[in-house]
Amino acid sequence: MPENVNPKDLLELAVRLADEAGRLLVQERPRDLGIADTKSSPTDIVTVMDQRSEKLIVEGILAERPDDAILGEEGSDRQGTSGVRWVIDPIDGTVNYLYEIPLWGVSIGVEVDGVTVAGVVEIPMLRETFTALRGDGAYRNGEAIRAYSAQSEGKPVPLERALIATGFGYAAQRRAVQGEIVADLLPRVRDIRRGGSAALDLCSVACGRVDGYFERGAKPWDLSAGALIAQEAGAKVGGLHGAAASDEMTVAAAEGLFEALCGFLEGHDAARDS
Ligand code: LIP
Repeated sequence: MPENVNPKDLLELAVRLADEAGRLLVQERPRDLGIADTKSSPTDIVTVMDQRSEKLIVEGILAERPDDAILGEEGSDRQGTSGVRWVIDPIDGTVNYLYEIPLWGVSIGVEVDGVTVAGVVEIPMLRETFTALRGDGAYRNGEAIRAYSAQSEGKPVPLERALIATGFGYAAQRRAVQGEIVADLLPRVRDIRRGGSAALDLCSVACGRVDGYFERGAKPWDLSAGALIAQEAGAKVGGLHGAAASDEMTVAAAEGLFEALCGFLEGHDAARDS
């Protein structure tokens, strides 16, 4: 661990900044909030509040830790010398935020020498704060959580009894393929949930609100904190064919279901766009 780096202190700063950003997003949301810009497609939107939230978090980090690196969804991409990197999604679930659907959050992951050691997902409208420190478990509002849904009784959930969360990309071609795969998965599972935020979906796996999650196209800022929280809650988080989780494909579920879900997705060659 590099000098003056204590994961507990990093988490404390992340939690404070996520809380401040969450308050800003709730209290200062303009009545007539509109779309400030679009990114990878006309439906991949950004609002002024995404930009204001990222600015608040970046300024808060640099005030305390000026030598750290920062990667943020809305353009922050700063090198550092400390070995510490912050991975920020100022609003994960931006479309939900725009439509006033309460399923959005502020996600901050902290890496040391490339390994995520701390993470927070702040979900203001649900009054939930999910946190994790590597090796120290996962928590929701300070209470320990486990990646097992109540009805699983801690046993692996078979695919046909699993509640699965997933997400779709912003490009029409990719959505067409994702729709085909979900259409084939539907008769093989309990049901599907499309929440609109990878960070919230990973937290839902971590507390057993869903049994599993998969998505092609989730970015480092969507995954950083949520993946650590799900892992520290006992879930497996990875990609297909034994790969690490990435925008190629991310799968998260407790042991047994993780393998079954990967098997289904590998069988459909799901990491494709045509
Ligand atoms: C969202 C992801 C979600 C995905 C959405 C979107 P954003 O991130 O968290 O999983 O399905 O299409 O990419 O753009 O709200 O930060």
